[in-house]
Amino acid sequence: MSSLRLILGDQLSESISSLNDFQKDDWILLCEVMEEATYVKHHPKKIAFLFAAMRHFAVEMQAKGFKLRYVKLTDPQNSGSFTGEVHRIAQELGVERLIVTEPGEYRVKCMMESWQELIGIPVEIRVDDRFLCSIQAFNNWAKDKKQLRMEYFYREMRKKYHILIEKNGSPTGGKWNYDKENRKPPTKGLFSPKRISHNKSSILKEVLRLVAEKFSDHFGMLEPFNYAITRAQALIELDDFIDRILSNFGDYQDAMLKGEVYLNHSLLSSYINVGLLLPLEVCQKAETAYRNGKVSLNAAEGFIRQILGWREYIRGIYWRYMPEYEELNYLNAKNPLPDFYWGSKTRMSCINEVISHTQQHAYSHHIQRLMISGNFALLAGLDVKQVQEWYLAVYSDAYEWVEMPNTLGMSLFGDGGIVASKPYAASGKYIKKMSNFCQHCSYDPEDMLGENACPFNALYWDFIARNREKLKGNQRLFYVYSTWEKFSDEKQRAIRDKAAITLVCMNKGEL
Ligand code: FAD
Ligand code: DLZ
Ligand code: SF4
Repeated sequence: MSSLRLILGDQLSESISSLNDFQKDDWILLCEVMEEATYVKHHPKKIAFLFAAMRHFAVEMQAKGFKLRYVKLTDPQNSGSFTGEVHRIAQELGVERLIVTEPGEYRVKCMMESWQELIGIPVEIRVDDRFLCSIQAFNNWAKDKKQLRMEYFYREMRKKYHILIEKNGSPTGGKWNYDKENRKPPTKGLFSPKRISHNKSSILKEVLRLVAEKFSDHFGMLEPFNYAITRAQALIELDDFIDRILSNFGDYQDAMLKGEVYLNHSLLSSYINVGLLLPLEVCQKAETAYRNGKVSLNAAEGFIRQILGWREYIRGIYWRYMPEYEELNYLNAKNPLPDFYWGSKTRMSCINEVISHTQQHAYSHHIQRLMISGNFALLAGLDVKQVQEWYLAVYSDAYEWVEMPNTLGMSLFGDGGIVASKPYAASGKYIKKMSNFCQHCSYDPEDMLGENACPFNALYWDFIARNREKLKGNQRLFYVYSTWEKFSDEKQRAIRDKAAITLVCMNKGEL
């Protein structure tokens, strides 16, 4: 019985479950489709990265003897959607069944579930075992728990995969988590290593021309393009990160500096998310670097926690709560996304910095996503759907399974506390402490009410005040609410007036 085995753009792993038991009469299908490139207007770098990685993957698999159909975006018969292409190619090849690995988005899962009836052949949807915790295993872990805290999930994962675990079962170094050592503010001369730039293959050059022609109206710069697009290149970046950069990852994970896009972050998310790298091999290499005395325990543990802990946990949350999850808006945030998210200038230097990183690189690091663009959206009550759509479009590592719980849950507290135990809300003081952005800003981070007061300050307290009913019971906000309540009525009113004016300015494009 011949099978068609569909590989999606974020399934570029030779070990993917849909390719298990491949037979000589079987076919692999990869297709570039307009629907995927435009259901949100993805950053041109993200589209180029995916198309180039897909084309290289296809060439590599063909060289290994797999029979393969590759549909390019511009192929005249390309129907423009996964459904259209699977239907067309399955009929053309006369295959008797379709095999797929479960996708990263609920939207695509619904499509897949419709194919059997539509195409008239059996469709087998296999578990994506590149993830280290299956959806079922996550649900088993979650089912009896009142609160799904990442930390406890992470400990189970450490034990399951025996990562940073001693022979007697205890965590290496005696502690599970060294997070407290990972929050140092930036210091002068903070190490910002030069990053690898790969030679451009002819495949990449052709893709860059295609994307320039077809997607020039999407937000973001296509060039310079430095992403790895093959597994071999991604492995070079992984090894380079482990050898040169990981040792500084832990200490300054939360630091932010003007003009420094990457600092000591790994830039590996895009590669892991499409399958060029596998999460387990990344964690094991980090552990080996620690065991060989190349990096400290807090660096290795801090990095491994992000992948073995956060990444798997976030995926578990997505599939546990979808499709209801995407409709949540716990804080009723509905203000329209201001133009500065799309590159219009604002006087807020921190926002300009993050948006320009995003525009140029389809990347900004975690704390910038969370504590600058995300924090502003939270404080200003920006519409949760618009904010999510923005994050899904602009980052090269964004797929809904990982983008949505991070944005709606962690950043916007839109799920009411499933992901985060309290909102990640902060005033200008935090940004001043963790970055040098305020030194380059025309606003004053110390001022709350004056003409040049940092917008984050009044918005922060307004956020606290307007969400009082929903947040006051949160023990972690006890101190915050007691501070607010100690402010005089006059001061409270002045802050709230200032916040209202700030939002008016934001809507007029004058912030
Ligand atoms: P590093 O800082 O070097 O971290 C190492 C690895 O850990 C990452 O490569 C990634 O695989 C993993 N990781 C770290 N934090 C998370 C997390 N919270 N969730 C999942 N994996 C994590 N990550 C995405 O991969 N795609 C997204 O669409 C995405 N959207 C986000 C939206 C918001 C609002 C926030 C706050 C975070 C988002 N993240 C997302 C998580 C995180 O910001 C990125 O994984 C990270 O910035 C990628 O850069 P890096 O590879 O240099 O990561
Ligand atoms: C993001 C994306 C884009 C831009 N284009 C394609 C494509 O043309 N073909 C493809 O197979 N995948 C693409 N992707 C990734 C898919 O959107 C992703 O596989 C699904 O959202 C499931 O996670
Ligand atoms: Fe951002 Fe406020 Fe600092 Fe300006 S002063 S950079 S707006 S935190």
